[in-house]
Amino acid sequence: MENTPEKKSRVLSMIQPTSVPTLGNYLGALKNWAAMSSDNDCLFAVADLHAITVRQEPAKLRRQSLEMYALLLAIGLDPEESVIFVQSHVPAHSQMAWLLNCYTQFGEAARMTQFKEKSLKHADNVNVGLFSYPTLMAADILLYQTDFVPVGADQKQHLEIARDIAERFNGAYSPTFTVPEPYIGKTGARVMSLQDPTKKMSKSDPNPKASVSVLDTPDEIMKKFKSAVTDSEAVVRYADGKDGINNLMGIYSCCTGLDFDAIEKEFDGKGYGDFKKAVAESVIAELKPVQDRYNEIIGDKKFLEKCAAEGAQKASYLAGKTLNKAMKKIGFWQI
Ligand code: ATP
Ligand code: LTN
Repeated sequence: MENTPEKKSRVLSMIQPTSVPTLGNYLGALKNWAAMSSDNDCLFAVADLHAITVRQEPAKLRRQSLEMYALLLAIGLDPEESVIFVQSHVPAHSQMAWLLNCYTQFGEAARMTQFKEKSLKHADNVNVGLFSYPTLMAADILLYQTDFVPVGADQKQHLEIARDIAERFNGAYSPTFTVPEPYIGKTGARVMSLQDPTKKMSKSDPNPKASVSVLDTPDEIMKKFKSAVTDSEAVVRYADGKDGINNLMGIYSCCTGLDFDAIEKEFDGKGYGDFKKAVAESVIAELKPVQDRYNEIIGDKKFLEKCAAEGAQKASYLAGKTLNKAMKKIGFWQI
């Protein structure tokens, strides 16, 4: 009897081209994408439509979108194995987002913490796109019948609203969308700022010492970890109130695979100076292959354009099927 291969799970995630990704983006999201890519049926994309919810300089947005696309290849994603594309190259995302806006309540969108935080931060530009950010994200996910969405912990609320929208639509008509599950790693889900470890590390933090970018040089990485905020106990252990050390232990654990007990043993009797140096070295080693591959491909614009065009074509085919199905259910006149 012939073996029927098990159906692979569909995995999708995206990242905004707002700046070079931080170590937080890498450990919280990108590293998991690469790890999941060989065993699942994956799509990964540059979320450029989401990026314009905050004002962007045109030339910079264009350059950063290309750079982010190159970085996705540099972290080990293979365009032969996964569909890797840019959101605005697939018009179905904008079309589906409009449909889903009409199946989302004002009150639900108004509860999103990211909307509240970004409205405070960009008080001069609280646009409707910022408000409907989660319906575009739901469109990204639901268009591909996604089972799992690997993201950092800060995106959990957006995943919940995507699930609610899917269930509401399925309930109003008949099963149309797969209801997605978030995939949040145990360690690295929330990497904190090196200068204020009570705040998440963010690529838009104005203090350059607060975050490590995946393209920082070994020297810059070492300097940033050496000046990381810790505490005065001088013991490497994971405990409440030791936010700085807990954060460094989380980073070290992600880069070395060691658990917290093993890390405490390794640094028993040693000071924070030794620990910080070891954390920086583990990060430098972790990022080196990514940086090498990035430097190899970033100058080859033709290759990157060809990959992005192929990715867009494959994504459009899949997205078109779901968009069509949803439009039929709603009752649009199809010709
Ligand atoms: P910005 O600072 O521009 O708002 P961001 O750094 O939050 O951006 P996004 O593009 O919004 O980055 O997120 C990309 C991915 O990285 C998401 O899956 C998000 O959950 C994850 N992520 C972002 N910051 C962190 C962090 N500090 N720790 C772990 N994961 C993170
Ligand atoms: N909002 C996400 C980026 C994003 C995304 C998605 C993540 C846009 N569309 C779809 C997962 C699935 C963020 O990380 N800020």
